[in-house]
Amino acid sequence: MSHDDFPTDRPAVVTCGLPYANGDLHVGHLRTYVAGDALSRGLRRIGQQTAFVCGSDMHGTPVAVNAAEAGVDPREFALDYHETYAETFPQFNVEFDNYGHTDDATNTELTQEFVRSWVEEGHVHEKEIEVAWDTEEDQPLPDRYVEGTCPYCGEQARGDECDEGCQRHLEPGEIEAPVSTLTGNPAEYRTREHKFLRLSDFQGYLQEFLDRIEGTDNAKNQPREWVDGELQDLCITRDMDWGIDYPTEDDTEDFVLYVWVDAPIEYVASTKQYSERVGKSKYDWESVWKFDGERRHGTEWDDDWTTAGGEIVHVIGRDIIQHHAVFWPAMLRGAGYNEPRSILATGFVGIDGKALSTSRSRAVWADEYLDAGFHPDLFRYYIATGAGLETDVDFSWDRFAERVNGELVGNVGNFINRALLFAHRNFDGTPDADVSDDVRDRIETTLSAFEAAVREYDVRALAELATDLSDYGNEYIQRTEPWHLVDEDPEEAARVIRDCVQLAKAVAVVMQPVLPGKAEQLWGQLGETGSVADVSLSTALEAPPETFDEPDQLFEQVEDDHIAELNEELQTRMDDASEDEDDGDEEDDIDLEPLETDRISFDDFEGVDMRVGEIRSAEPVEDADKLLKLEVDIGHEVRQVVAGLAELHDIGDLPGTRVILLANMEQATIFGVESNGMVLAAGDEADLLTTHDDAPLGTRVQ
Ligand code: B3M
Ligand code: ZN
Repeated sequence: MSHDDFPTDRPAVVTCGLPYANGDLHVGHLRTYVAGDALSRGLRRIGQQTAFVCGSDMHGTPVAVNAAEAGVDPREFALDYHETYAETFPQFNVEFDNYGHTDDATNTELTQEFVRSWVEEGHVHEKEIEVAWDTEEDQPLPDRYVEGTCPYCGEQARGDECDEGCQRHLEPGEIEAPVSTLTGNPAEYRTREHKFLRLSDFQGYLQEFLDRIEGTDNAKNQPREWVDGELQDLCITRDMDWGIDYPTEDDTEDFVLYVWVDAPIEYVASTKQYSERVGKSKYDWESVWKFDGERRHGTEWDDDWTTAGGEIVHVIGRDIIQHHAVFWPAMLRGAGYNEPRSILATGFVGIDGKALSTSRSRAVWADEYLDAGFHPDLFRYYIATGAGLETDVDFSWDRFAERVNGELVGNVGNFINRALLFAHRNFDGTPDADVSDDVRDRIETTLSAFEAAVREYDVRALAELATDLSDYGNEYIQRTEPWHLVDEDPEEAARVIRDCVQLAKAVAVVMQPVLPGKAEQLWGQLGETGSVADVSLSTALEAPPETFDEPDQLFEQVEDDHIAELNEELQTRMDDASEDEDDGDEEDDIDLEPLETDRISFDDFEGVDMRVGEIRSAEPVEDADKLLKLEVDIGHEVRQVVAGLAELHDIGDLPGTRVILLANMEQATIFGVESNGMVLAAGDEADLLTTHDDAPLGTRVQ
C-alpha cells in the first residue's frame, strides 16, 4: 500500500521513544525529542491533524537496577524521574500533547488487553527455557542483572541487548559467559517456564510491512535481515516483581511482562489519554490506532487489506530499531491494531568528537544547558541542523558558539534586525507597497520546500529554511542598499523595505517548527497578534501589520568566556570520573573474571593461530559508534577486521600500531562489514596486546 502525501484526511500521531525513568536527561536524549517535536509542528503547519505523545518508561531492569542502587523503591524512584522529565521537556520547547507513563492505569489496562488478544488468537505459548541465576543471591537474573558475551558478534553485552556491539536484542539464555551484575559471580543457567509471543506467525506480514514502511533508511533496511531469517519467539515475561502483571484469571503467575511489552503500548495509552482529555470528537485515538481493515484469524493474513487508521509516526534512537520495526508491528497486528506508517531512527550524539558516555561523565546534561542560560531554540537548531536524522551529530560547546554566532546571530538575527529596524524607523512598520515578484517567488519556493521537508521527514532541511531565506534577505539588502534609497528614491525604498518585511514574516512562519520560541518573539516584533503556531503556511505571503515597534535583537551573541567556562567544567568532570575509575581499579580485584577451570591441550592451543600484525588504517563503521573497520597487515596479507575500539582509542593513533591478531577466527559480518580475524585486547578499556621487540609482521605467537 502506498501512503498519501501529508496532509491526509486521517489524524496523525507522532511519538518519541520513551525515556527510561532512571537518570538525568542529556543532549543525546534530546535529539530524538527535538526531532519529534519539530516534525509534529511541521505536520500541523501543513494542515495535518497531529497529536504528539510520549511518556516515561517506568519498568524493567533499567529502572529496577538503578533504583536498587539508590536504595529506593522502583515506583518511587521512577515517578521522581518521570516528574523531572515532564518538567524538562517543555523547557526545551518539546511540547507533548500528552506525556504519560507506563505504570499508570491506562497503560496497564491496555497492555493486559493486548496480551489477552494474543493469547486468544493463539500467538502465545509457554516454553521451558534456561535463565541466568545468581547462586549466591539465589535469584534469577533477567536482562540487566546479567552481562556476558554477545553470541552474534562477540562483544560484551547486557542480558537483553548487545549495547556495545551489534545492537541486537538478546533473548533470555542467549548471552554467553554470563556474569551476575549483583555479585560479579559467574551465573548459572536454570530452567524456568516462560510465555512467548510467536513472532514467526507474523513473518509474512512483517516482510510486507517492511516494503510499505516510510522513514529513515536504517529503519527500513536493517530489519530485513532479521525478518527474512528465522524469527525467534519473543519471551514476554520476566522473573521480577516490578512491572505489569501477566494477565491470568487466577493471578497465579509469579512473573511480570517484559518491559518491551508495555513500553510501546504506552504510545497507544498516551494517545488515548490525550483523546479523553480533549474529547473524541476533536481527536479520536481509536480511529488512529485501531485496525479496521480486513483481518483474518490464525496465521494467514489477507493480502488485500487496508489501513484505514491514522498516520502513526515513530521517532526513536537507532539502537531500538528491532523493537519498533519487528516486535512492535507484530504486537500491534496480533492485537488488531493499526501499523506504523513510518519509523525515523535518529543517530547518536557525540561529545567533542567522542561517543557520549555517562559513566565517563562525557555528557552535556539538559539541566546544565538550561542553567547556562541559553535559549532552548539554539540547541534545537544546532542539533536539528548538525546532520541528517540518521547520522550521528557531534556536540561541542565551541561548535555550538560558532554556529549560533555565525548562523543565528550573524545571519538570521542580522537580517531580521536590519529589516525591521529600517521599516520601523522610516515607515513606522510595514510600508504601503507591493511585494516584488522575485521576493514572492522566493517565498513560495521556500513554502514548497517546507512541505517537501515535512513529507520527507527531513528535519534538517526544515531547520535550514530560515537560514537560507535570511541569507537571501541579507543579500537582497546588500544589493538594494535601502539606506541610500530612503533619501534618493523614497518610493523604491518603500518597495524594498516591504519585500524585507515580508521575508521577515516568512522567516517567522518557516522557522517555527525548529525555533518555536524565537518564532513567537519575531511574530510579536512584526506586530502580529495571536500565535505563529496557529497560522497556515500561506500566511507567510500576507502583509504584516502597518505599524510595529523598534525590534530587540532576536539572538544574542554567545561569549567566548562563557564557552571556555563550560569547556572547563566538562573537562574537570571527565577528569574526576576517570580518577574515580582509576581509584576503583586498585581495589577492584573482585571484578576480575574468574579463571577458566577447564584446561585445554597443547594441540588445542596449536589450533589457535595468532600473528604479529600492524594496523594500516582505521575508519568508523556506519551506524555503529563503538566499532572500527581496521586493515591489519599480517605479513602474508592485509586483513580487514571489525573491532570494538572506537570509543576507547583515538582513531588517528591506531595506524602504525602493532597488534596481535587471531588469524583463524571465524569470518563474521558485523553491521554489514566483513570481519576476518580478531585483534586481541585486554579489559574494558581494550588495552591492545602488542610485541615489545621487533618480531616481523606475520610471526606466529606461541
Ligand atoms: N525506554 C529506551 C531505549 O531503549 C526505551 C525506549 C522504549 S520506546 C517504547 O532507548
Ligand atoms: Zn552483538
